[in-house]
Amino acid sequence: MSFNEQFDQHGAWRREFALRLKLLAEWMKDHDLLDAAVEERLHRLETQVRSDKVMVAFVAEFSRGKSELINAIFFAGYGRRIMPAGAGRTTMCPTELGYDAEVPPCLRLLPIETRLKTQALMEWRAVPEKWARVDLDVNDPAQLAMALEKVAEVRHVTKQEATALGFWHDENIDDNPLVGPDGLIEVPKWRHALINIAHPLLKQGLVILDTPGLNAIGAEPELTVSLIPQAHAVVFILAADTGVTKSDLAIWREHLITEDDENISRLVVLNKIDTLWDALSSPEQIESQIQRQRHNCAEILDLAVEQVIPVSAQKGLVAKVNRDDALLAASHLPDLEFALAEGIMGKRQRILRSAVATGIAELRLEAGRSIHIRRRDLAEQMDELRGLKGKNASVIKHMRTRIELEQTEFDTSGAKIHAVRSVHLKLLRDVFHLLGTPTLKSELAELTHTLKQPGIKFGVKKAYSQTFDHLRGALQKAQTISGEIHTMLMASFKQLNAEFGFSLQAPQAPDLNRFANDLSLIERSHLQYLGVSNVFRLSQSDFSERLVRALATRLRMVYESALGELELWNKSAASQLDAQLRERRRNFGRRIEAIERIQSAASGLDERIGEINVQAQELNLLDNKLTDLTSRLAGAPVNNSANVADVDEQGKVFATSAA
Ligand SMILES: Nc1nc2c(ncn2[C@@H]2O[C@H](COP(=O)(O)OP(=O)(O)O)[C@@H](O)[C@H]2O)c(=O)[nH]1
Ligand SMILES: [Mg+2]
Repeated sequence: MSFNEQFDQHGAWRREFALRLKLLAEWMKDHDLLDAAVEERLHRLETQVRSDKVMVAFVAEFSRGKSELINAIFFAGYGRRIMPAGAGRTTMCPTELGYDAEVPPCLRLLPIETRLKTQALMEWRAVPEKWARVDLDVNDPAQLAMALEKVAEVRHVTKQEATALGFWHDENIDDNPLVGPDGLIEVPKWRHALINIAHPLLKQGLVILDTPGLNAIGAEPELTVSLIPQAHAVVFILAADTGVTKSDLAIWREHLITEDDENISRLVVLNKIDTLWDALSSPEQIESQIQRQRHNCAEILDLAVEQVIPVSAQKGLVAKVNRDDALLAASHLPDLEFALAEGIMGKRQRILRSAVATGIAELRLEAGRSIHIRRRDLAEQMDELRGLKGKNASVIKHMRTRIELEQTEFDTSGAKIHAVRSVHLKLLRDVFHLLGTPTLKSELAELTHTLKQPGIKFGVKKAYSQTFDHLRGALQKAQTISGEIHTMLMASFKQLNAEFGFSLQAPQAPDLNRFANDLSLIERSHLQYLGVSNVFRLSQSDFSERLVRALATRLRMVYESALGELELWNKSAASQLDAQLRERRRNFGRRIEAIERIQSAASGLDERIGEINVQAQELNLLDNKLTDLTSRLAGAPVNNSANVADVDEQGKVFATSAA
């Protein structure tokens, strides 16, 4: 199956899942099983599945054929080149292709001059008016391709300006761009481009990142610190006509070797094999030459030979556009698509499914609690009523008085719950403070300050690792306080259960280790910026400031996700209190009402007992249904067309049971 097909399937699975989830939510609402925590969890699951993005980054030196490969894999359906990839028309700035329904189809371009300011790319994203905008017509591939040529635009600036923009370094002559006869230097006109088009794959959450060469990667910390590490797959491209050059190797070593192999798929492509197709050689000779190149590349990059995939992007594109199967096979493009599909989509699906399964299990547990209390309340009523069998009016009256007394006693639980809540809130505030934006800000302000100290050169790494140690320390502390919260809740809940007949259960605190690991990954992805080769860059104070700003946006995301989990956990505890308080109060009401009816002889005892039996049975059905619905969701098969039909049927089942 090709990448495109597999991606389509993934999209269909997600839509199906979101639909089932919505129906589950409606069903739960109809049966009064939707407390604040359950609702929040449903909402998060839905967002998680709906907004799941898969990012594929193409990273390589100039002119290896990144843009051509993107055209061939994703855009051949337009019947022409969409990303500029002709001779002399190279992508000059990092370009992200994706789809956001809130924004009309357009190309947005961030001027290169924004490099002179300290804001990180993420911060610029939040101010769309600073970007130049070109509307795109997706139904007109020619207009589309022409508009996208803008990513190839350049400007000519003085050496001084080029230095300020990060494209010229007096210390590193070799890497500098060529100087024109007029003494001016060619630099990209744009810093970053965002392309928003309703292409079928992009609509389903695919994000493609096309990057220019080494120079641009080095000058934009956000690429290496944030965008490339967050990609689910990175395609590194070499060209058969150039082999592995020094700058290819620099990109590979500095930007693509990470320890986070679990979550990132890395594909190495040997492109332009058609340059070896030579009319005077036999097919065997050509093939053996390709294999020789392949071995060569694998050896230099320290990979197994199978990990290097030889293709011709250009012939692949031509073959797809002209529907030439023989040429397509010769281009080997389908092999690459297959590897991409297996490597990314398979992994992505597994990760998403396991995350979703955990969420569903929690949901089941929380909703199950409400059913449990209802069941217990019914049992209690049943006992009470059975005890009244054959008893006279005064015993019944006495029973009523007893229930009312119990109710009055129960009302004092309000004050106790309030006390638990305020302790809980206080501890929670400590956690939120630890991981809040102000804490992060002051930590990073300190780092920026340290980096600006004259003579810091050799202390840079230490300053970084100290900052990360502090940040991990804060997570550790948050974990400790969470442990205290859990202990406190366990004790308080136990007491409330004993005293007032609740069945509260303190949920387990989330494990924050995962976030500490994320921090460590970020730290490592940053280390390459701190090496000797970059000392000259770091010595420019605005560069280190930009580096820290880029770092900040990434770190904030980690802290925010940690906070999000903590919040959900606490919500689950708090909403149990609310829900059980409500159910218990309702239960008193029902018990008194039952006695009243018996007292006024409006209904017989047996009749009431019969009603309770029916309710208990209904409750069992409800519980079974909940198990059924949630386990279906958690185990929803990777779809095929048969399953899509199943959704409709499932929908009907939900609808009838809700009615
Ligand atoms: N012969 C040949 N040329 C290619 C192939 N892929 C790309 N090119 C050419 O190589 C040049 C650079 O391609 P481009 O996609 O712009 O490279 P990028 O800078 O990595 O995005 C262009 O002139 C392309 O036409 C290929 O498979 N075979
Ligand atoms: Mg390009």
